[in-house]
Amino acid sequence: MRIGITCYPTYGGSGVVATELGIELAALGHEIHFISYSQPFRLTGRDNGIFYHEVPVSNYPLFEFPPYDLALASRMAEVAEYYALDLLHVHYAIPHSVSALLARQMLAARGRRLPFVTTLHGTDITLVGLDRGYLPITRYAIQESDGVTSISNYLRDQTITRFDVTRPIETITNFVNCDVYAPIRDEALRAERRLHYAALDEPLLMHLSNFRPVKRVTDAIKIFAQVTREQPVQLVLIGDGPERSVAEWLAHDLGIQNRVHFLGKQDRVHELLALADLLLMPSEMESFGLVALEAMACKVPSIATRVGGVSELVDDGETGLLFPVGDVDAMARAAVELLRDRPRLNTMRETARRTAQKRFCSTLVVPHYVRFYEQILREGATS
Ligand code: GMT
Repeated sequence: MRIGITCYPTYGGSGVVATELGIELAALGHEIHFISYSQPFRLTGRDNGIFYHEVPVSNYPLFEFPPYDLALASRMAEVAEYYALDLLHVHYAIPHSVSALLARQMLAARGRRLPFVTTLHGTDITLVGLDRGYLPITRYAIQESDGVTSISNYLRDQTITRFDVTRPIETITNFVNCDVYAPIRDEALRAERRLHYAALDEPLLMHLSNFRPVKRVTDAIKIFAQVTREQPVQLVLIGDGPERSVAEWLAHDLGIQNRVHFLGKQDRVHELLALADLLLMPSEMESFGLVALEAMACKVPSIATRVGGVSELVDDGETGLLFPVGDVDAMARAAVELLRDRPRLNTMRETARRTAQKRFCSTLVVPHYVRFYEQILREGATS
């Protein structure tokens, strides 16, 4: 198939999923065309069968708000016609599904069919889509999509009830490439790499996010501060965003800044995750919690919040421990106990990796997308 993929190219889970999906599909022999305002950050090379089309956005002075969604629709239609795309797959409903809807209409006027699939990721439904200004058009574009998928049952149910959507929504969970996200088998190499952040006998905690308020990065710092009172331990934070300086100052004010390593945005997160003993994901909301899955594949259990779709991924007590949002004390206590109970931690590490492989490996989930595309193309051919 020839597939156009649109996503937010910046640091964030939906862009990661879209990019990894494109890479996996290309590896299966499909032709993938990314269409966005800049190159998705995880798309570092140009594998066979992968193309990137930039969407130029005019800065004409009259435009106080440059109409990106229109420029995107135009580019989608052009790329689809020029490269004979079979379908578009847009990640994050706003504004991508609306642009795809326009592109589909533009091609229909030229006698060509261009179905589109919308994948819902989270705040496009739970926050942005419920803003009165965006709700009617988001609901319309979801309803009019040729196919809609959701990354968890939680998000699917939210979309149906909160948006009053009547069309079917297929849950296709997020996935991870279990060969790339994997533990470092060579213990000596792992130990050597860990030494950049922690002494040999010091546990290493990790947090990875886009540092938006919804991630509650400051809770990660507070949890860590309590753990340091019990034992020597180090914290690595990967990512950047609006809460970074707040988190830095908090670490400074709590007197733990020499144990807290802010690495900023990183390309090779799989190599870092594999160094951790525990992941901290104290988010206010996660429709899935992709980073917890990436950590699981690297044999790293999570201390996380029981929100949204997280419990569809993390089995409480088996592959991580789940707590109410903001219960910093309980999360810190659990981390201390788990770090002291090495046999239990090791069992959880093994179970985490096995679960990622058995339920969320790209080799299982990507074919689900392929079947879904085929179904959409078949339905269109017979209608
Ligand atoms: O909705 C967002 O916060 C943005 C989005 C992103 O691009 O990071 O995150 C959502 O999609 C991820 C990938 O599918 C999920 O792992 C996140 O849980 C989800 N975030 C929320 O629901 C808050």
